[in-house]
Amino acid sequence: LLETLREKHTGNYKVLKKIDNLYPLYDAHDFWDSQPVPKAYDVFDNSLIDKPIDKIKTVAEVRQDPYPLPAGFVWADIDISNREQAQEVYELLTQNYVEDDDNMFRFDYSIDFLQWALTVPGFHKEWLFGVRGGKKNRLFGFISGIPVDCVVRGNKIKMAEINFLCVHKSLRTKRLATVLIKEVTRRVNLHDIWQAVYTAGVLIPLPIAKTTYWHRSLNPKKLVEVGFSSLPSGTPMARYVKILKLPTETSIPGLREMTKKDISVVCELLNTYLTRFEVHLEFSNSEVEHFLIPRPGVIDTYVVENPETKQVTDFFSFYHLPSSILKHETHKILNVAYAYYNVCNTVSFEELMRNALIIAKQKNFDVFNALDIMENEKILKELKFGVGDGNLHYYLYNWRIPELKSPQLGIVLV
Ligand code: MYA
Repeated sequence: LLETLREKHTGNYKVLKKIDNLYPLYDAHDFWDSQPVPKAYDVFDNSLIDKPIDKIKTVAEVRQDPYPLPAGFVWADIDISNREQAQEVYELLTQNYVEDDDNMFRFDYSIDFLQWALTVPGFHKEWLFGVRGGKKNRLFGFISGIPVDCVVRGNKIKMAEINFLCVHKSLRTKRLATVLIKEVTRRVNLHDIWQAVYTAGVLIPLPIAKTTYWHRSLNPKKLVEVGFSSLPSGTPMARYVKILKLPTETSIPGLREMTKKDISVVCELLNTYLTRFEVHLEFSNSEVEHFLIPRPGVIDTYVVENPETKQVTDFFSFYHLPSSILKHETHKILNVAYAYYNVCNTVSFEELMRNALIIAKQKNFDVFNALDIMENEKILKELKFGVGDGNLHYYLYNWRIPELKSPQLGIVLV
């Protein structure tokens, strides 16, 4: 059937839509079908791989004016370094951003976190913007881009990393998200950048990989109380707590917090390690400083320094992203650590990550999350992570590659 339909497909997606009901693998996407992203109906052709999907354009061809907005709404650049404006983005996101399928938890990115994630070296202030409206000129939508150097199957490409797309709950399903996406595309294109990387829980045309979240309980009692996890049948709580108990002290000699003097060696360790993966970022020293130097409530990085040679050889890092607990009387916040970049050379990956869990437990996190990307899969079961029901799809805009498996990805989006 697929082959017959491909033969009928003329390259005009509208033609394909007419036969939608016959096409089991393809959902119509009014917006995404018009965008330079891979489609389910694409005919596989080797000559199209490792190339842009769109025809090559110049900055002169980019639309100069912002896209029109529905009456009553205006575009607004957001100065995220400004505490008041950051507070507005914070409120929009804590009340309207990503929830789990059962609407029990919602991401609660802190203001410090948003400032960290968005004011990266070389950031463009006009890539952080939203939509305002109403009598009080309130923020009803937001989207962000940051510049990154991304390496995709050996090709180094300047890209935008797109994140924090959010539309207020009262304005959903009115196509506002598509205008935000078109506008960020325009603003990125004006910098002569034509590719982007992004992740989303939803499945849209078409991911480069589908990844899965795994969870390591650190505070099993609270996680069961709030409905994050359930007690395995027949296991009393006391036994469950015991099974998940971690050592109270770390085991790696020379483990300490990363400081500024470690930047260049950590940068070298990280970039060398990441070349193993099909898609990864390339970090400058200033990016390593920005992304990995510890910030309270945002990011923790620990290095392993050989006590004799004083050489830094390994490191782990995790970021802090709590979730609001939406349906519990007393517990309101879930403290969640997320695995970020981890590189081992002198200790096993399992030992490194066990030490990350111990530190996270010492810091009062309730759960430690990790995707099955990079080498994470190798240690998840051993370290008593349980598989979650959440998937995260990875996407590239305007660049075609064959589909990848999670362990081929070396990039974490916060
Ligand atoms: S992922 C996090 C996204 N945010 C949330 O999930 C927060 C809660 N949800 C919301 O705020 C809204 O539901 C959003 C959609 C804003 C998500 N990515 O306006 P609509 C498509 C891309 O009527 P709404 C993140 O931040 C949908 O398939 N597209 O819908 C990365 C449909 O298109 P089509 C999405 O529900 C973002 C259209 O939007 C997503 O009111 C990367 C409907 O629009 C999604 N997560 O608002 C963005 N969800 O008809 C892409 C729905 O075709 C960047 N849609 O199916 C692309 C690169 C741009 C730069 C390029 C530079 C070169």
